[in-house]
Amino acid sequence: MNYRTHYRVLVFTLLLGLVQACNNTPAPEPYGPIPLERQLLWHDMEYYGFVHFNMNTFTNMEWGLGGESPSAFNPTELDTRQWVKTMKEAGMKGVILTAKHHDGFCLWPSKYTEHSVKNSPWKDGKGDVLKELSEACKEFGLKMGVYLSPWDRNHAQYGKPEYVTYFHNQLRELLTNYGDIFEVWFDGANGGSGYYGGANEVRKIDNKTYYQWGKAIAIVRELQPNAVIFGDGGPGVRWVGNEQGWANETNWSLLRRDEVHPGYPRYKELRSGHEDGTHWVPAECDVSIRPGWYYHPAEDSQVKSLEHLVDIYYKSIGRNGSLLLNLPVDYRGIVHEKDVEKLMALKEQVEKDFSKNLAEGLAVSATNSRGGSSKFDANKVNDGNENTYWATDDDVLEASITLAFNKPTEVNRILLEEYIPLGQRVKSFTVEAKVNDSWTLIDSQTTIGDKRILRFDTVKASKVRVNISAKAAITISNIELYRAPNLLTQPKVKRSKDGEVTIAVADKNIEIYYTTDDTKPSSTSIKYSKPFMVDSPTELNVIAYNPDNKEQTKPLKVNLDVSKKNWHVIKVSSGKIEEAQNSIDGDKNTNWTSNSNDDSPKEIIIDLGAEYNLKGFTYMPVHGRHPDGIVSNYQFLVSTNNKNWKIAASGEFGNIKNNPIEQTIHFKAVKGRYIKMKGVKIVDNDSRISAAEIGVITK
Ligand code: FUL
Repeated sequence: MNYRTHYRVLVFTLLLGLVQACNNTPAPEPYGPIPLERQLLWHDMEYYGFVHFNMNTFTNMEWGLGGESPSAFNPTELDTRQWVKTMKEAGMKGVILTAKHHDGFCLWPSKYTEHSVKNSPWKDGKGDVLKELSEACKEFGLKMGVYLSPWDRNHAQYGKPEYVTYFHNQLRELLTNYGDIFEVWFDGANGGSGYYGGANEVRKIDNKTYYQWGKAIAIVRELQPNAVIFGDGGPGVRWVGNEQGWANETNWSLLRRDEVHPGYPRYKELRSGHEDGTHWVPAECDVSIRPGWYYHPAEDSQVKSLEHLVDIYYKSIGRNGSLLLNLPVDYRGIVHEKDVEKLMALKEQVEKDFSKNLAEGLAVSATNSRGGSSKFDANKVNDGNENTYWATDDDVLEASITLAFNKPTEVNRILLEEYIPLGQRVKSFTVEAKVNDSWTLIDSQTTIGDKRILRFDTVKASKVRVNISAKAAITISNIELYRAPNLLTQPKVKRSKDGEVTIAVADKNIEIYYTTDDTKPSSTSIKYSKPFMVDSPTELNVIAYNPDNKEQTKPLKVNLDVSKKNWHVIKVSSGKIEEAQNSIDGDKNTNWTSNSNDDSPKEIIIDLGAEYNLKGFTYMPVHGRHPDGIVSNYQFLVSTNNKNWKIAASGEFGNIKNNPIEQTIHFKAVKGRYIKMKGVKIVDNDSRISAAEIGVITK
């Protein structure tokens, strides 16, 4: 070996030693509770569908009583392929179906009860919705989960030990006959009253002990070892403590699990988990795309808006939770077209927001890397591999990581992921951006967990720095940066009682333009900057406009009539006159509802404060979860003196029960200062009359 060769061998050996030393740097020890394998699989699910479809779909209920006849279950176009295909296209990875809800009706032909599809007219009693769903899931590559309500208002022996055996037997059936199940959903509701085989009484049980949860869990473990169990306190996945689809910003995947039980009274804690939790029990955020879990035709006009769904996305998936979005399959047996439309809009928006990861390929540096090793260095956060991670030394609990752009770049989203197989460690962090050579604080936050996404105002940054403080060595597997486009949505127009018009859009970077002279609005029309007054009849035409790409919404036309400034409700059939003013306050979300069981004529009288040439009226019915007192047949009367009344119009609001949107009725012009609306017939023969908003047409 000559000198040169010797030198080469020496260098090679030294380098090899160095590489080995680096690769030998041990990974951090797990810290605190860590996820099980099945929980890690569940974390990958992230976004999946809930389907509430069962007896309630046909009885228009949310909680059936249990005495419903199986003959009511009769979907005409049941198509589980349509459900699953829709979900797949929407970006969902699984679906959980209400196999049995609180009313006890079973969507599969359980051999333990007659209260199931086998006694329904659907497919002559030969159908099995679970089977059809499992086949569709296989075809489209989605995972399947089951919702089995512990509470059963149909079962005669509910409350006795026999029912618990029945419940466990049904669980076995569901977990044996339909292939792999990724999640078993146990609801916490236990209302009490029910049909119970005809007893029609209230039955109370102890939620903690009655269902023999230990046995139920053992059945799941035996038959579906990869399935996670959802419940208020898990054990696999926890409820997030609200049904609106959001977690708190601080969200630990940890829980003092043994303290939490179904019906846990301090359920609001579930929104954050327990920092000192004893087990890994991550949060699942459940929410329906409509107000109700089940399909109600009256909610066809209340599918959540795109901006609401986007917000839910960021407040669930973006806050270390999963998103379980419910689609109330309708009585035809398919996902309603309005829901499909919104689902796809959400999918498109999410794709737009995360279309280009600006962190890809950037140079990354950190103030500390474990053992100085390349195995745990800063570049692991943008190497596209979720199994590698940047880690710090065990005694370095505070460190910064910096991503440097090649040139100043616009950014408004950051996505961070901890390497959770080793536990959840980060307790606080800040994000800074270097703008024009100085560092600006973008946000100051607490937990990260499996995934955290922050939205912030667009900055043109040359660098982005994250400063982290953790409870044990920091382990970050992924950092992504995005420049999401402005969110372009239909403007919302409101007008106060005084006549002040406010126009709002979801994203403050979107501009609003309008006209008041019946012309088509464009980006050269009047630019909306603050609320303005409209006193006399005006046709308002509005668009929202994205200055970044010059896209705009379709013009929205709003007919504004005389303002209600001097209006007063002066008489109502019953109820407080002050509350009745809600029907003329310009706010469609407040209402007046008369007293129940009131026999007096159902009417409301309004003084318009001045005489007008009246040509019609508008009636906005109440449209919340309990739309009581909606007028279906009306009489509209006009008077100049509040004594002699003239019927200006009478008739029926077509389909108002199922479609409670604003009604507009025109009539032959008549002069008057006082108006009276009478409810001649009320939806469902309710004893009340109600109105969210009443208006007149003078133009
Ligand atoms: C609740 C139930 O009572 C609702 O009906 C619905 O199933 C929802 C997802 O969980 O607690």
